Amino acid sequence: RRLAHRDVGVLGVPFCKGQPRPGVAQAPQRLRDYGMLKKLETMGYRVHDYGDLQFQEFPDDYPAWNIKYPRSIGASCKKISNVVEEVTEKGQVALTLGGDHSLSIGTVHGHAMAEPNMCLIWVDAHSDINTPMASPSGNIHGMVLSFLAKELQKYVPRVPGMEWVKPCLSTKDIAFIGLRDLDPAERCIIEQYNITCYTMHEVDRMGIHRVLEEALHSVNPNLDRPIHLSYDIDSLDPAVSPSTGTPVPGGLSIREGMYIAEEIAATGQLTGIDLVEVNPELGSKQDQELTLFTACEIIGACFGKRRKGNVPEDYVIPTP
Ligand code: NNH
Ligand code: MN
Ligand code: MN
Ligand code: MN
Repeated sequence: RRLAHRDVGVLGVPFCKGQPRPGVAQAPQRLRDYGMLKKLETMGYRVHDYGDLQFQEFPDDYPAWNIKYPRSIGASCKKISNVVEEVTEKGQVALTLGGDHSLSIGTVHGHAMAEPNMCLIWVDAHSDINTPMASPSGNIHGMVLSFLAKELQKYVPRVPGMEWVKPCLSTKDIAFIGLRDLDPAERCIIEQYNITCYTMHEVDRMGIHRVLEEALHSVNPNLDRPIHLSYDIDSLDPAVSPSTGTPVPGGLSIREGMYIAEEIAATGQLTGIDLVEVNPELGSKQDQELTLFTACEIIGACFGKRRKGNVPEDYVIPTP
């Protein structure tokens, strides 16, 4: 069934309240305009575009502890979760275009509701596993995994707007790749709960090939579990993705970024993808174009476009 996935369900999430920079909400439209979905159609996919999600306004969305916009984000993520669950149940690969990374509370939740055996690969410069009490910024895009991981609920208070979230993942179902900017609580949680984690240090030491081999082996040893890939564009080096809210030097090269996507696509198990934190209003025109280009290359690779080339199923070499 997995390998036959030829349908993609696309959801745009023009959402920015999980972090302080507004432009990230323009990314879904800019990615469409850049031709990301046309590219998938050219590759032979049937693309079902569910458009951009509409959000409810919460005029008095005061912080809870230091958590900013909990009600807006909570309500949005609940909607996102329902859409992703439905899309997944239809047998479509759910491709969610952010927006900031807080939307992944919804996408991972929805995917897990449809596919309870799912595992999660989180490609990011950051681990986004701060608990609400430990977060230095109060930005929900840095707390996503603390709401989702069962083992971490003792650190998470009842947050207004988030009451519907069912912790649906175990810390052992998560693998990180590309990290290089961690807060103390995040490092502490990763060590204490023994979360699979390949930071840029490991990428340098082991090479991207072994990182992928080991990461997949630890969360999906028989390659029989559905995979959710949450791809934060800031995992890549600012040299290839400058237009993002929190760029961190020393990131993945575009080759490493594509290798990750190619290897995960090749499992045939990739059923949910988030592309987040593209901010097409930051940087120069050239920075913005480059970031959109990089994002499209990564998504192409996630859907099976290989640098070694692809041969359509019914292809025959033309004869004279
Ligand atoms: N760790 C910081 C925080 O919690 C930064 C998170 N920023 C991200 N995450 N872009 O991917 O606020
Ligand atoms: Mn992130
Ligand atoms: Mn269901
Ligand atoms: Mn990040």
